[in-house]
Amino acid sequence: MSHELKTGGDRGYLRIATEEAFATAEQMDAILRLVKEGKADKGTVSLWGFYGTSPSERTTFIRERLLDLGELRIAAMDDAGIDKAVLALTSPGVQSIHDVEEAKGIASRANDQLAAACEKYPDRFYGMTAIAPQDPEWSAAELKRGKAELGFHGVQVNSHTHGTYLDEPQFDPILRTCAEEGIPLYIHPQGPPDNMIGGMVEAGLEGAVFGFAIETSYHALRLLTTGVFDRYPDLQLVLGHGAEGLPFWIDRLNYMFNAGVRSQRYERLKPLQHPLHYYLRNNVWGTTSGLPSPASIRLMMDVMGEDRVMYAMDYPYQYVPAEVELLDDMDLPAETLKKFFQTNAEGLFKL
Ligand code: 1DF
Ligand code: MN
Repeated sequence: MSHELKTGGDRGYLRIATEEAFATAEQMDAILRLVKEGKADKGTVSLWGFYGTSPSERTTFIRERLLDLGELRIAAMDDAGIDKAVLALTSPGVQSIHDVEEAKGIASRANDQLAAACEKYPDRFYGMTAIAPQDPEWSAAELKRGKAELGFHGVQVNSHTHGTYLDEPQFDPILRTCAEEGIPLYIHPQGPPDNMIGGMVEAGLEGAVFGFAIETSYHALRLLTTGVFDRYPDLQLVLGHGAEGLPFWIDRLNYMFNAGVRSQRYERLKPLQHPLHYYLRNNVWGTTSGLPSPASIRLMMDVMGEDRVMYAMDYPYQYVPAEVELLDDMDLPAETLKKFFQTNAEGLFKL
């Protein structure tokens, strides 16, 4: 242990954690019912069949912590030196649910519950809106309610919705509302859809270990390569887990994408206004959930700019206070560390 973790800015910055999860009891019940009835997709069966029912120490801890928006969470934040948490309904939100009315009801009641917690702890908790992309127009209205009435600071979409992606035309109301209202769009992983998951469950690799990043980076790339950010230059996309690996791949992605476009290989892919790098530096933000790795963080900062990289813990899935110490001790200038832990998140989410 190199130093004690305290809240209050004793190291020259507050720590804001930007990908922090909660659940509601009715959300968990609805998802577990789908799993039991054999109606959930394979990714949801694997994820919630495990977290919802396993008696292990890890899953018991996580279930209890997800359902708490009170003193347990505040104590955990105090112990890890986390001043503020940006909270979102845990993956897959309501996106695995087939009954659209049920999904909308669970999302909007989760929003009300989160807003009440944020009101109770106004300098600790900040919310992101939960939506049901199954109904894009309703989701656009809920985004406006989240911002105007509930005081939320962004939206979390848990990647695909039954194998559909936000670049598809039916989701335009969601993208347009985010762009027009200045609502950051956090695309958070879930398991790959049934038509992508292949042998990943059998291999034990469809979850947070690997499949999450593959599917979510694919989702983000679909937005980048179909020109969503040329249509909506103000749209701001947030990706966790080291921007889901995109900074590492960016030169190859850009070269091969442009080679395909120049040779008119794919009907759907047209020239963009900028190289893919440009969008990583102007439209994408990366957080460090699950990747408390100084080398990866330096790479993200090189590729995306140090104004677009933010701290995230991913409580309660990866609650490791020692990782906070490790990141405090990163060999970076004091101003850069303050941007990373505090001011980038304040600027983006308008905290
Ligand atoms: C896990 C990881 C689950 C993350 C999550 O939500 C999650 C996990 C259900 O460990 O299975 O948000 N994560 O972001 O790394
Ligand atoms: Mn997460």
